[in-house]
Amino acid sequence: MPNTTIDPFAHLHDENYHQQYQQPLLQSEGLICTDGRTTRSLNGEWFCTLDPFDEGLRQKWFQHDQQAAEHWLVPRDYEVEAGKRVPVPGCLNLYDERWTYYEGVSWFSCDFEHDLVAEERVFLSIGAAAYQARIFLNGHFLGRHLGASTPFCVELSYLQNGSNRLQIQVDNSRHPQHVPMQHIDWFNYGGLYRDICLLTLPPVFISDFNAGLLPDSQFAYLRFELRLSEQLNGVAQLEIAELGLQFDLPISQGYGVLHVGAKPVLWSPEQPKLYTINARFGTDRVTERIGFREISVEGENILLNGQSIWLRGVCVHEEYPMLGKAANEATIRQMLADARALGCNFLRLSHYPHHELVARIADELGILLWEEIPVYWAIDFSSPETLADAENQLCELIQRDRNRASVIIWGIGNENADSDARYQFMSRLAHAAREADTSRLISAACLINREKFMIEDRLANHLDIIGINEYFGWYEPDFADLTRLLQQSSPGKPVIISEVGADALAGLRGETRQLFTEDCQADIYRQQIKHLRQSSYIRGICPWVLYDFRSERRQTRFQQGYNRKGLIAADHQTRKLAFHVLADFYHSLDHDQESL
Ligand code: GCB
Repeated sequence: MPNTTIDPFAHLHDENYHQQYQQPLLQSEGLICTDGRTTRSLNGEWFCTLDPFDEGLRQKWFQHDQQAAEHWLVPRDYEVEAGKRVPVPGCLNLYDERWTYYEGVSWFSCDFEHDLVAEERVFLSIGAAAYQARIFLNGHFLGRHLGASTPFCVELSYLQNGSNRLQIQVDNSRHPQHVPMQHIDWFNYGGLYRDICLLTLPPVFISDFNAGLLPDSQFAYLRFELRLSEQLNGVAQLEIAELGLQFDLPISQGYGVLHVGAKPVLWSPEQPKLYTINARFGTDRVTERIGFREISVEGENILLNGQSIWLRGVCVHEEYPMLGKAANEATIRQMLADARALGCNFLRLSHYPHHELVARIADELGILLWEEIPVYWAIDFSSPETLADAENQLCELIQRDRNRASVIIWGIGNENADSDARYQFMSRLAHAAREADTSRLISAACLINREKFMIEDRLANHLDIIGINEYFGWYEPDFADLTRLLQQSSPGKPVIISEVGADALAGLRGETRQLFTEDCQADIYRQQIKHLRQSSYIRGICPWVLYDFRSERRQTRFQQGYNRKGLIAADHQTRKLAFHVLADFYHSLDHDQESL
């Protein structure tokens, strides 16, 4: 432990106490692929202490030695073991009823044993920490991460032989400069809600590996890309046994890319074929299961492997009964099964990156995905720090999931009002996504151009697909306006209705014009379907939303803290009438895709 003989009163007058804990920022460049590696899980019971006044950084709580209270020489305001024992991963707000609405700093602490081995490097990998996290090991600050839903890694430089203390300061405060900012329509869960593990690696290791079908190669070439942790020259070995492929990938300055002729079975919803790929460099090895497919647009069409596809989708938040955002394999499989029962071949994972298992399981099942970052509503488009944060979240998401065939769209924003600052900001994001990944489409959920009453957004120049959120029948009751909108628009690109829907309290029945009844919601779905199937440029719909979800903005007697636009209630069991309306429509399309 560092020396703790410090002026006991200095912190009272230090308003710049956080300055020395801003850098290094842990970002996408530091992410390490975990595929096929042996990891050591740090999931389990941790101690958690709330710190609403942000005292921990001021007082350097992380520098306390581990003396029992009877041996303290000076009084303390923090004691790891006085914290609450909590399961990690988990949502902070669900650990204790008194913490339900907590937004602020909390300290998580975990002790673990380690046997140091010469020539081994050990990294900490964190699936997600909402929203800001600072990592401390054995009293040393290692780095800070921003963004509530993307993974990050940090090398454990001060690791000791024997016992180690890992402390993470997590802050889920909402903030005008964050991505998202303070105004959101979902519950602000905090904490360490995804897996945490240790990765033990050789001095030089494979930090990133990507394989896919080379776009525009007539499905005849695969593209492989590999990055090392150090800027070395050398040769990596790759193998796809099932395709009889075994070859060297030359590495120059730590990076290599190669195109190789091959004829794999193409991945599709009907045949979600995955291949096992091994990549080796020196003693390091990664193994991935990857599907090969091409997604593209042609005029107003979306093409999967060269065939036109209509996206029968639904949006979904990451929230599960009793668990909040702390999803696990069982909850994810159930969510995908519910989407399947609805007849979906597509999901929009709104409004932030979901658990990485969603895309892995969707790869297996053959479900297409739109993944997005929370550039939501009125974020601070004029702030360079906000842009840097958004861009980093996007790059972290792309790096995490770009080996997933199921992911076909990167969403770069949702319902952002048109302004020059927004245009600059979001075109920069579109550019960053294209630089990082040429094998997916870029979209955003846009607003209708109300002046012209058309589907038109100047950001469309930078998008492959225009997403449109429209709530005719609900926020805008007159369906004649939807007819007018569709007739007046000729977007020249495929359009996905990225949101459409209405609230209904499960079990509440009434007239079709009685708001919040299941009958009203179902009727709005019927009418929407009738209108939307008339436009040839609409190449898919993603109604809002699969399940009711918590949202503190919603406080009427029907809502009581929930957005009730779910097709299934918040119990994730009760299907509303509209579920069956949409399911009937989607199942009818199974037989007649091109009628739209
Ligand atoms: C929207 C937002 C979504 C909201 C939804 C609603 O347009 O994109 O986050 O939850 O409307 O229910 O109003």
